[in-house]
Amino acid sequence: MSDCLFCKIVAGDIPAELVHEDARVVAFRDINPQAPTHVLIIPREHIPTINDLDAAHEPLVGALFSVAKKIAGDEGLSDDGYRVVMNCNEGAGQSVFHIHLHLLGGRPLHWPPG
Ligand code: DGP
Repeated sequence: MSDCLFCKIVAGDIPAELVHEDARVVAFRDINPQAPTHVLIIPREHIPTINDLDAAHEPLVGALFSVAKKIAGDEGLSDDGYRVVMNCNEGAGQSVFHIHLHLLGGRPLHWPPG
């Protein structure tokens, strides 16, 4: 999608601090971090929201979580804990309409998130 911010990051048209990339998934540090580690894990494929997922995307969604687990380990978060969250639509705080997992850690994370 030519007007999608995260598609532009995937394409290399907008710079980002990448922490992972493979054939399906790209991960980079959030520009406005909410925790010492705040990484966004996204599919290369443009999918606007969770509502646009179908059964064919199940392996891709699994890959997003596998990358989240790997990065959490790389960042030293596995034992102390971390949070993985995906917002869906504006009411839940989604502001970029290309699905992304937030990986947050490195400080105490409270619940409910608000
Ligand atoms: P959400 O609100 O769930 O749609 O999260 C979008 C996140 O994207 C938000 O935490 C800030 C981040 N973000 C927005 N623009 C950029 C950007 O240009 N670069 C990077 N690295 N992150 C961005």
